Order: sequence, then C-alpha cells, then structure tokens
Amino acid sequence: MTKRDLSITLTQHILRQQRINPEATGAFTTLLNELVVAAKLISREVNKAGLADILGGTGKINVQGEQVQKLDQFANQVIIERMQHIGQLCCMGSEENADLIDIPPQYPKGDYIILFDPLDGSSNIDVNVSIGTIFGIYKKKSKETRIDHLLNDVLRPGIEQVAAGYFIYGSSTMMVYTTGNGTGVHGFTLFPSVGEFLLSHENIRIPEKGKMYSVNEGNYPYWDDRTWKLVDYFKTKDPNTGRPYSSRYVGSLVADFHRNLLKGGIFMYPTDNKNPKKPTGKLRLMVEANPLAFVVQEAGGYASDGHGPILEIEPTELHQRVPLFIGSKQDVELAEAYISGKMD
Ligand code: AFP
Repeated sequence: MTKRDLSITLTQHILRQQRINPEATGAFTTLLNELVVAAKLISREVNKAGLADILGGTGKINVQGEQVQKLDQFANQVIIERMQHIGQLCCMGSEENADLIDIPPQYPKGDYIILFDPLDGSSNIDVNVSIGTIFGIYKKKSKETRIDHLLNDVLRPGIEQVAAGYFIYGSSTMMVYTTGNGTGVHGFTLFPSVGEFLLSHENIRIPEKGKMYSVNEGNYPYWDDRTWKLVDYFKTKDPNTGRPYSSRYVGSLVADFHRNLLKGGIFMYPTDNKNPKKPTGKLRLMVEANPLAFVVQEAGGYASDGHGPILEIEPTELHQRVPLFIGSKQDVELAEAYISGKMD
C-alpha cells in the first residue's frame, strides 16, 4: 500500500481507469457504479441489524442447502433489482439462485455478466460479525442473448474475469476491487456522513509470506492425511521459518480474506469427507473462489485448489464447489506442495 489520498472518490477512480483504456465505452463504469449503490443500500441495512426486523432466517433453504437469512434475501434482491435495468448485463448469477438470472424484457441487454454472493458469511449476521458481498464480472464472448444459451459464456475460468472484488461490512464498510492486468487492487472506505466511498488503500500488495493461518479446525476429523500434515506444519514450532503461525478464523470468507490480504497469511477450506460419497470443499468456485483469486493474484498473492491455480479451473456448473487455499504466495505454494503430494 503506498499512500492514502482521501480526496479521490470511487467514482473518480473508476472514471480515471476508464480514461486509461482507449476502448472503454463507459458501460463498465455504469455497471460498477450501480453495484456500489446496491452495496450502500446493503450496508445501510446491515448497520440497522438488531434495530429493524431483519435478523434471523426466512425459513427457506437456498440452492446450497443452507438457511436463507432475511438479510441474504434483501441483499440478493437489491443487487438484482439495481443491476437489471442498467442495460449493460446479459445475465447474472447469484449464490442464492439455482439458475442464471435473466434481464427482464422491458430493459435493454448488454455484454457483461456479473456473478455474486450477495451476503457471504450470513450465518454471522445475527452476532454482529463482519460479512460481505463478493462479485466477479465477465464479458460475453458469444452473440447469444437468450438466457438458456448463455451458460457457456458464464462457465469460464476465473482468469477471464474483467473485474472482481468485494464489499466488507465491518467496523467500516469497504470496497476492494481490481480490473486486473496490472491495474492494481484498490480499497475504498465508505464515509457514512458523505455517503461516498473514498480511496483509503491504494495499490494493496499482500506480503509474500504471512504469519497467520485461517481454517476451520473443527473439520480436522474429516480431512485426509495430506491436509493434516499441512495444518500441522503451520502449527509446528520452527523460529527459522516464523512458525508456529497464529490462527485466525472468523467464518466469513470476506473478513478472513481481507485480513490476510492486508496483513499476510493463508486462508484454507480444504476438501473434507463430510459427504463420503463426494468429498469436496465447501466454497463456491464462481462466486467466492474466482473473484477473490483474481484480487489476490493482482495483489501479488496466489489461490490454488491444492493442485493448481483456481483461476485456471474450467467450471462445469454454476454452483460448483472447490477446495480453496488463498493468500500470501509462499504460503499457498507450500500448501499446494503438501496437498498435491510433493511433500509425501
Ligand atoms: P455462510 O454464508 O453460510 O455463513 O457461509 C460462509 C462461508 O461460505 C464462508 O464465508 C466461510 O469462510 C465459510 O462458509 C465458513 O464455513 P464453516 O462454518 O464450515 O467454517
């Protein structure tokens, strides 16, 4: 991180980036600006949690088999409603919706696709722990416009994202995003009294190696031998390599990721065999792993599924799950060496 210049608003920053790209039409700028409005509305609602009747579950189960919280539903609706009318999207994909979301016929369509997790970490809402919104943006490749023909445009490796980032609703609300290609990762803090996101963290770089590991160790009995060895490595005393690492696990991916991005460290959600017929990681490739992998790579870090880069995985379904190791480059490369068997 180089400097803090609180005089630059997020809108000014997006416009500056637009001017650098001679082919830019402003479509992308419109898209990001509208997403920011949605996030401000979500942030306002999150800040009211406990006061208004928005805590707790809706009684519904989502496509992931998880309880839908009232705020989950609110965030999902706000993003869909704000984004559908801007004329820049051909479809959307949400963690909360089983299928791709079409643009209603009364609105024009565009070439962009947004995939998002409207409220990540929602089981933490009721206990006032940081939660977030994660997004990844792609540009359509084909000339298709019909929703039932667009899945191939959506199921693409994360490396093809044109932008990705997240909003974190924590002690303050922040947006962190990148458009890749060496443009850097930038963080903006919402100043509630002004209602604007201001540049607070310019050009974020993740330390090459961290001092913290984040994993749900309650899953220990469900892991395999290689995962045990990896986690044991981080806990073993060896002052020469800065071990043992400290353990930090919030249970909100955005919060754990954001801390590690700024301070260095590794977040892990390995494969487990809770479902012995289909051992898998918990996190979703398209709406969680890919966007954060795009951010971390631009910040100098790395994201792996234990065998190779997350960003190179060819997705086969919208709600695909993956094991995830993400954070400081050296730590994630080491995790990959353990998980892929190079340390056996
Ligand atoms: P929820 O949105 O259901 O709270 O799940 C959050 C999450 O997808 C991710 O944000 C956390 O890192 C991870 O799951 C926590 O999962 P465990 O509770 O199994 O550790």
